[in-house]
Amino acid sequence: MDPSTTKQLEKEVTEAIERGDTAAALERVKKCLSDVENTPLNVAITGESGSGKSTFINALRGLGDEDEGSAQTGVVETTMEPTPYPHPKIKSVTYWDLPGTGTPNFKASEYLNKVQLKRYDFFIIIASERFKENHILLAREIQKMNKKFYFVRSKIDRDLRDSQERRPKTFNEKELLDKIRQDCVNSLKVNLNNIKSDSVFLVSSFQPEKFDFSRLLKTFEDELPSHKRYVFLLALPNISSQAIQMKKQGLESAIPWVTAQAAVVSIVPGLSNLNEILSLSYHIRGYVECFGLDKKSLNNLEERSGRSDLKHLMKSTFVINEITSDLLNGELKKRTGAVYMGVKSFFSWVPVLSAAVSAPLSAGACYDLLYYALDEIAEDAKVALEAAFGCSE
Ligand SMILES: Nc1nc2c(ncn2[C@@H]2O[C@H](COP(=O)(O)OP(=O)(O)O)[C@@H](O)[C@H]2O)c(=O)[nH]1
Ligand SMILES: [Mg+2]
Repeated sequence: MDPSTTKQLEKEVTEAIERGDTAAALERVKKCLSDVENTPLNVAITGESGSGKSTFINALRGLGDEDEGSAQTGVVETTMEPTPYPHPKIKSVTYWDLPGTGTPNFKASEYLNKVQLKRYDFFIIIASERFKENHILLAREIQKMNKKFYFVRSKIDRDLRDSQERRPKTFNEKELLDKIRQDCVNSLKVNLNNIKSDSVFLVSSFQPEKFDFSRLLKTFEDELPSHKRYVFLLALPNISSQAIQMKKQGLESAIPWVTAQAAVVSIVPGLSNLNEILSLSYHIRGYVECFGLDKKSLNNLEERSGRSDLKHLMKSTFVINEITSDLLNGELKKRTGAVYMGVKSFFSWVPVLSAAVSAPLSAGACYDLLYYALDEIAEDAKVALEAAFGCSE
C-alpha cells in the first residue's frame, strides 16, 4: 500500500472520528481497500503471429486451451486490433493480445501508436525462435517512452523434445537451455543496451511450472510500482510454490486494512456483527478462489492432471466446507480477546482505535482469523499443485 495513500487515509479517518462521524470513517477505510483492489493493470503481449502469444496469455490467466474464456490458439490472426483478455477472477487485470509484428514494412512507432502504447503498464515481447529486427525496433520505441519490456522465448518444451529426439546420446538439457539463452542475448545485445543473460526468459506455456516462468513473474513483481503490485499478485497463476508464496504475501498485505475496518466497526455504536459487516466470508472465499481451490477449479485441476483424489487431500476447513456465517462466527468466537499488536502500530495515529483493537469482538480476532485462514488455504494450494504436477518448486 502506498505511503501517500496511508497518510491521506490517516488524515481523513482521524478527522471523521474527531467529528464523531464513525460511519464516514468506516466508509473511508472500506473505500481505500476497494481502490487498491480495483487498481487497473494492463499488460501487453506482442510478437509475431504463431509465436505463442495467445497460449502464453492463457497460461498467465491460469487457463488451459479448452477452458471457458480462454484465448483461441493456433489460429491465424485476423484482427489488427489489440484483444483484451481480463483475468477470470481479478477483473482489473487485463492481458492484451496485440496484433502480430511480423508484417513486412513494420514500423515500430506506428504500431505502438495504433495499439495505444500508453494504455499498458509493461510489454512482453515473445519469439518462438530468435529475436529479430522488428522485436528490437519495438523494444527501442518502448524504451523511449520509459516503459518496461521483457523478452520471452516461448515453446522451450518443443526445443528440448526435438533435440532429445535428434541427438538422444549427447542430449543435455542444461547445455541446450544455456545455448538458447545465449543465442537470444546475442541477437539482442548488438542493438540494445543493458541486455544481460537474465533479461531473456525461457518459457513453455504448456509447462509453466518449469523453466523461467516463475522467475518472470517474480521479476514483474519486483519491478512493478507498489500500488500495482497487489492486483498483480492476486492474479498470479498457481504454477509453483514460489508463485503461491508471492500470492499469499500479497493477500497478507491487505489483512491490516480489513482489520482496520474491524477496528473502526468496533467503535461505531450499534454495530456488533463483525463477520457480516466486514464480509469476512467474501474475503476468505476470495482466498479459496484465488488459489484455485473452489470446487469448480479443483474439478478442472483433477481433469487436467488426471488425478481424481485432489479434493480428498485438502485439509483447511475453509476449503472443505461451505463458508457460512455460522462457521465464521464460530471461528471469531474462538478468537475472542485476541490482540493484534500490528494493528496498534498501524493505527497508532488514532488512539481511540488502538484501544478498540482489544474490544471483545475485536479487530484482533478478525486479524487472527484471516491470517490463519490464508495460511491454511495457501498450504492446501501447495499440496494440490504438488499432487497435480509433482513439481512444486
Ligand atoms: N510446444 C509448444 N507449443 C506452443 C507453446 N505455445 C504455443 N504453442 C503452439 O504454437 C501455436 C501458435 O500458438 P498461439 O498461441 O496461437 O500463437 P499466436 O499466434 O502468437 O497467438 C499453437 O499451435 C500452440 O499450441 C509452447 O509453449 N509449447
Ligand atoms: Mg493469437
